[in-house]
Amino acid sequence: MYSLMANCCNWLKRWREPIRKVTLIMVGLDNAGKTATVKGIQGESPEDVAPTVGFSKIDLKQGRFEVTIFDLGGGKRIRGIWKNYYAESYGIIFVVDSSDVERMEETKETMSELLRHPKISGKPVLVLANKQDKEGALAEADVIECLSLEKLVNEHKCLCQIEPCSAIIGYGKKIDKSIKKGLLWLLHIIAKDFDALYERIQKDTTEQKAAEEQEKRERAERVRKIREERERKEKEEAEREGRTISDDVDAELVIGNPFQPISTVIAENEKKIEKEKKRQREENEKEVLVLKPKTNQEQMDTQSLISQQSNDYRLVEKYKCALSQQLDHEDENDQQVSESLDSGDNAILNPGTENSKKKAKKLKLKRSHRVEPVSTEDAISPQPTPVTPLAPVGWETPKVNRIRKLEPLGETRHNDFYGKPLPPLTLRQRPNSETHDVIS
Ligand code: G3D
Ligand code: MG
Repeated sequence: MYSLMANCCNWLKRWREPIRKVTLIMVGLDNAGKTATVKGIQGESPEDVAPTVGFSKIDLKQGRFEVTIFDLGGGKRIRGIWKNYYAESYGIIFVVDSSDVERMEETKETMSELLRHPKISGKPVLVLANKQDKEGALAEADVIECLSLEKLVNEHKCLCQIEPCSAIIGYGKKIDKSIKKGLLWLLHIIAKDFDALYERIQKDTTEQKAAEEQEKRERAERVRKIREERERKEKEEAEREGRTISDDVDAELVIGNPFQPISTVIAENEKKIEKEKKRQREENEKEVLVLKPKTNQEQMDTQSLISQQSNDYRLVEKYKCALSQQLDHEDENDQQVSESLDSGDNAILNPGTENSKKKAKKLKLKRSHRVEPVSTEDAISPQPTPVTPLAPVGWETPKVNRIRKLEPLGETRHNDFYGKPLPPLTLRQRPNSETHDVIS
């Protein structure tokens, strides 16, 4: 009756215990039987296990524990990753191939290194002396001796239990009892000291995260320095060879977002190409300016020609328009005068008839020598020609000089080819236009 009550109390006590999440790591040399053991615990057949690349993980429920076991690869090159899991582990399962006597020394060194680690020392260790089914496998006592286990665990204050077992003799409920016993022992020890372990694990994982962040930053800094150094060298090399390299294109290609949509990349590249073309055009213009002019006057002319080049086309158009208007106006006047003359209507003639006759004669003469504005079709191309200091700007070459000598249009009066003043031209700026002037 008393024992029944005690059992009930224990059951109630356990039922009231919170569910605890526990992480364990399973380590040992490669081929020791770690994956086979983990599979057996999980309830899967341990046969035909493939060598572990990196790590595998299983989750299982054991009493009030939710257990996660990391099965870490044991190859010599991969053992370096173990330390990344030390901080979060509550306990260690170390699997030994008891049949592989030749590798006992390596096993001993590996275990020594493990228990020495500050994030492992003091934590409980379960040693599984596996492959006991194999002929010539070392017994429990021999394994303890070969590994100097007692010395090691005392040195690093690790509670330790060793279980001779065989991972392949069964799985799930039929798993080797020693494995099950060992796992229960480990969880029991962890439960006993859970709070202290929990606190330590919280602290260690926080530190590890900070260290990882720091390492990331340092790595990024190293990469940045290496890239800067490489770019500097490339620049120097390019300068020596007289080449130009566009920094921004390179840099953006390297640090640009690799997952952006292709349309964005195409648009950006088109912009860059356009920018590059513009830059080259400007450079070419500068080179022409430096090479061609011989005298100061020529240089000034050339520069002013280039600076006015874009305006010339508009000015020519305006000038032609104004000239046509002027000539039309003159035509009208001439027409009136000649009509008057032809009709012989003296009544409308004032006493200075002689003067009028002379004037009409002069006008007829002028008409026969009149210079018509060059027609749009053969004189000027619809678009301004590319900028070169020596090329004509649409007009025949001699006329270019005349056009360039024009005063800026506006309220100023201009003389025509015969020195006669042109009608006043006024420029009106279109309200929302930056570049287009309108002759009103
Ligand atoms: P590892 O994860 O530690 O690297 P594995 O080891 O679990 O991959 O096992 C390596 C080999 O040992 C496997 O054989 C596996 O079947 C075998 N093995 C594991 N445990 C035992 C055991 O207790 N007894 C015997 N006899 N063999 C075992 P293969 O042939 O697949 O390489
Ligand atoms: Mg494995």
